[in-house]
Amino acid sequence: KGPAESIRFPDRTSHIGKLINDYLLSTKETENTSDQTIHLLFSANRWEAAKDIETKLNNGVTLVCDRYAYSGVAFSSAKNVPGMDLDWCRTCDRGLPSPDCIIYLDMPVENAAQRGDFGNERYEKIDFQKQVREKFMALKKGDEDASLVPWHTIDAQQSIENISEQINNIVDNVMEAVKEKPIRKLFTD
Ligand code: 2DT
Ligand code: MG
Repeated sequence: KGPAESIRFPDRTSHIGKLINDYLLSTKETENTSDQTIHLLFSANRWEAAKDIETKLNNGVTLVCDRYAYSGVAFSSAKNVPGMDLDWCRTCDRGLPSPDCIIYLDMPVENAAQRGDFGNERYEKIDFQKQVREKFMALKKGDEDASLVPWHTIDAQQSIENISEQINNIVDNVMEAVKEKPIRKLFTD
């Protein structure tokens, strides 16, 4: 199947990523950071990696990415800030290399909250997480209706073995389907 690598966003190791990390930890320096500002920083954190991502894909590396632009859109739009609707939130990510599929690991927010460390970071509040989940569902439906990026929802309360088997099957099919296809650009169709 060729080489594969895992990446994740936010990448907290870059300069921009450190600002994002401070924001998520609610440090004093970030107490006046606006919702628009942090949204754009999350996007910039992807743009600073975009060339690298394209190079790797063009060299035949399969990338598995933990969160990407859809997290940016879902989390920021879930804040319900006037003017920051789905379209506004998508704009700055338009043109990034697109994923070939999205695998959404789903579970009730209450159960997710029982897992390690929940509550330490800014967005880890049950009510907000429920809003975010609604946004993800809306994004998924939008992509399905317009035949954009294919989504797969997996019940994340199953065993790790079951989950990884399902993911493997999905990935096999997607890799076959996109084998000779060019890299698509996000949010441009
Ligand atoms: P992790 O817990 O996965 O490190 O994410 N987030 C993430 C955004 O609000 N916008 C984004 O663009 C991305 C990629 C989701 C840290 C938190 O950051 C949120 C949870
Ligand atoms: Mg987290």
